[in-house]
Amino acid sequence: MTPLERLEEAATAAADLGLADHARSARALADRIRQRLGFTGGLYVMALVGGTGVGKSSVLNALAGEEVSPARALRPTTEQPLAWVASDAREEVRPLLDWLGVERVVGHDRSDLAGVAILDLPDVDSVRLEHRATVDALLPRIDAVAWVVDPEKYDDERLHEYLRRLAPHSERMRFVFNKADHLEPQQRQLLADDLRGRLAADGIDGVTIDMVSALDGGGFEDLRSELSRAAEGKAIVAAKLATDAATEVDAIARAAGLEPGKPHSPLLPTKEREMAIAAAVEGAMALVDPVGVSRQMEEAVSHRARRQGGSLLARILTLFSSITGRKRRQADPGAYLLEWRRRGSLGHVLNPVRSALVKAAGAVPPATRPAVLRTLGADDAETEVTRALDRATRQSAGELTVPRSMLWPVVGFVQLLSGAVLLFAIAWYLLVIFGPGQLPVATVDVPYLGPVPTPLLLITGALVLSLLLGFVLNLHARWIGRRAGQEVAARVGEAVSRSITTVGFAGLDAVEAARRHLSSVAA
Ligand SMILES: Nc1nc2c(ncn2[C@@H]2O[C@H](COP(=O)(O)OP(=O)(O)O)[C@@H](O)[C@H]2O)c(=O)[nH]1
Ligand SMILES: [Mg+2]
Repeated sequence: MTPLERLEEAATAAADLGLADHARSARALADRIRQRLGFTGGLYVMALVGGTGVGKSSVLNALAGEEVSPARALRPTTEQPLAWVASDAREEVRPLLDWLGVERVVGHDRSDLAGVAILDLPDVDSVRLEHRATVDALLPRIDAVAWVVDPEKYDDERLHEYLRRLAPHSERMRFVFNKADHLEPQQRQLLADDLRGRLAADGIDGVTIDMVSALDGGGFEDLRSELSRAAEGKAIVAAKLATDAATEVDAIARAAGLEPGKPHSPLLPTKEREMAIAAAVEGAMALVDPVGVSRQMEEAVSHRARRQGGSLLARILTLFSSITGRKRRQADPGAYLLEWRRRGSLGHVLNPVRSALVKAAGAVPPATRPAVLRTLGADDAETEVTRALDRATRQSAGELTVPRSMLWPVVGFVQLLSGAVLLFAIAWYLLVIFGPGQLPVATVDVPYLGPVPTPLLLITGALVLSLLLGFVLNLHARWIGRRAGQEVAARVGEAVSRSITTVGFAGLDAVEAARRHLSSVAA
């Protein structure tokens, strides 16, 4: 990572941590670096641009003192973009070259131009502006653009039209007047002055113009030493800015409670964080009360079973419990869930969260503590936690279904039949007792008991059957109810603990992630 990239990453981390001032000053420094340095590394990167055939490749070859880039008399040529870089600086320019789509890199060991990288980009041309890397796009990313011109094309109107547009960037431009071998010595001065005049008319003043001949090598000593001086100057500025950037990154790291150079440690040790979560979840469980929800579910199942499969008496009692609101109070898990707030104060949830966050913020310097505390979410923990529990309970309540069974209506039907038999037998008795005259009562011979009146047998049978069915129904309903209750309790418990962990400690997680990133950036 380059110092500038580190600085930008640190600025993002500072913003994530809520350290707005630090983020702002880091971004300002990054902007300044980008403005001061074209290529943000230490190398001085210059591109040769100009119309085809002016001699860009020849100029590069003459500078290098060897054939680097093929020069061609015949046009058009399909030339490949190329970079000429000191062998040990290849990696530094790699991202720039990738961006430009330059695949050919020629390394060199010239000590006088070790700090210089030269790009021969045949596509970058004042005429063929449709190409990807136009000079406008290139200018902010490199240190200099050397316009190569020749005696024929230096006053080309299209070139000057383009130059007028680029005039605001003239401090990053230089001119290489090539093919000086075509000119007499006095002519050279004349044409150089003419070019200077035309540039001044374009709004470009004070640029360097080098008269050279790539053919005989004239003028290259001067050009080389100028480039090498420019590279030295650039390296000094770049080093100073890199130091500034590193200082800024360190300052941000310190503001986040990190010791630059030391291994990263979290604001809140994992153990304490887990304990705080456990305490907060426990507090939330006391309010939401999954066990109570489970009990209500069990009751609700029981209620439904009685309504569908109970005896006449049981049905009347069920109806009664609905009317008096007893059912609502004791057998409505959904309503019970939604009333969680009535069961106590939020303190048991919020206190562990808040004290964990305050403790975490204690690990950063006092100056940045309030900002970090805010990012940790301490200010709106109450609203957030309330909202999260509301959401969790509402969702759990929405998902609730009181189970039913096919068995219950069948039992209910048999219960009704046995109720009818019972009523019939009672009516029989009443008729026998209060009816007119002496009515004969049929009897059934029962072993050991002898003849037993049929109505009595019916009454007994109906009652025994009804009790038996009621017992079985209750057993079945309890079994289903308990299972449903346990499931609900588990689901609610899960939802509550998830929402407390994510909401109560989301700020802490975000802050820790930003600090981890910052620590790797500052390392
Ligand atoms: N007389 C003369 N010819 C040159 C000079 N520089 C380049 N040339 C010729 O100009 C033509 C185009 O050169 P080249 O470097 O391929 O131009 P590019 O298209 O800008 O890369 C070639 O035939 C070169 O030999 C120079 O200084 N003097
Ligand atoms: Mg070329």
